[in-house]
Amino acid sequence: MAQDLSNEHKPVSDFLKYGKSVEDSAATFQLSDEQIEFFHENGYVSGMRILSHEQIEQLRKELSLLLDPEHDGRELWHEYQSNESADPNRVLFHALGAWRVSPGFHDLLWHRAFGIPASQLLDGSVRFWHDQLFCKPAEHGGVVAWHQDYSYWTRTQPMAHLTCWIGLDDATSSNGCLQYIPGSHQWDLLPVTGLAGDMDAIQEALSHDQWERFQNPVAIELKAGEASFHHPLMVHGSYENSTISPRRATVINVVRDGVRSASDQPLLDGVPPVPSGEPLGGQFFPLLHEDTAAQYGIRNTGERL
Ligand SMILES: O=C(O)CCC(=O)C(=O)O
Repeated sequence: MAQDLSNEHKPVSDFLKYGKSVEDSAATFQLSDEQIEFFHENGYVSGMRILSHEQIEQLRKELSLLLDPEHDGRELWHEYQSNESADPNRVLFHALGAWRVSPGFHDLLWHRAFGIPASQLLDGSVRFWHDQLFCKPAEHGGVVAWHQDYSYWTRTQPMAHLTCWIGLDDATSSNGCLQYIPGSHQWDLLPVTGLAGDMDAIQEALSHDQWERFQNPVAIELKAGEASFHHPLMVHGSYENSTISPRRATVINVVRDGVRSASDQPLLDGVPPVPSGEPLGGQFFPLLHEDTAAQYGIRNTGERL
């Protein structure tokens, strides 16, 4: 039986030593005021480097093992779909729980290059919610249909959540990079209309004016190892990968410390329930980054998510 790394709330390997984060000052990773303002206005901010070349290679190596459905530790996933879509010609690998299985994906959660900007955008301490892997094989029609993340997360409240998408390959319009509808984070919560089927299924839940905005999505082209952060109501999705190489990504979903369970059912498969009204915490929801600026009243708190 593989070791469940969710018992460890600190790095378990040398993964972080292969990046710049260990010695560098917090300022190296901080977002500028302009970037934070951009996030609040548009619902996203992108282009921050998180991973070094060595770290990308390490995660790619670990991922190649995880893609084999028979790998050691397979019982630890909250969700594991070799193909999230119902169509074998439109493969989307999607899984939640890599941090429990694989040391690089585990240690990545404690990377300050992620934790510091996350804390700035959440305006507080950063607590883990869950991770995700999204992989599109080469020359495949798999898509991630337009959606808001919080449509899937209403069992946790209040809405003080944040997503960080990190590419393990260069992400381009041709290989199905993330696409955003800027400003859609100001819209109301939309219903779940499916993740891997019809790209445009969300249209049925939109007004004419909202649907017009889909004429001008923003393609988030990034180098491998760079990240994009987005708001829990930001409408996003991604088209198929028409290139001869895979498009792989890891995603970290977090909440501001203090977010509570709103359900007496397990929040994730295989996890004991957190009673409704209790804050997230314990083995499966560790604190990743403490916001010392807010603690000492140093930072202007500004607009909150
Ligand atoms: O990787 C993708 O194409 C989609 C990712 C996504 O939906 C997310 O990060 O919330």
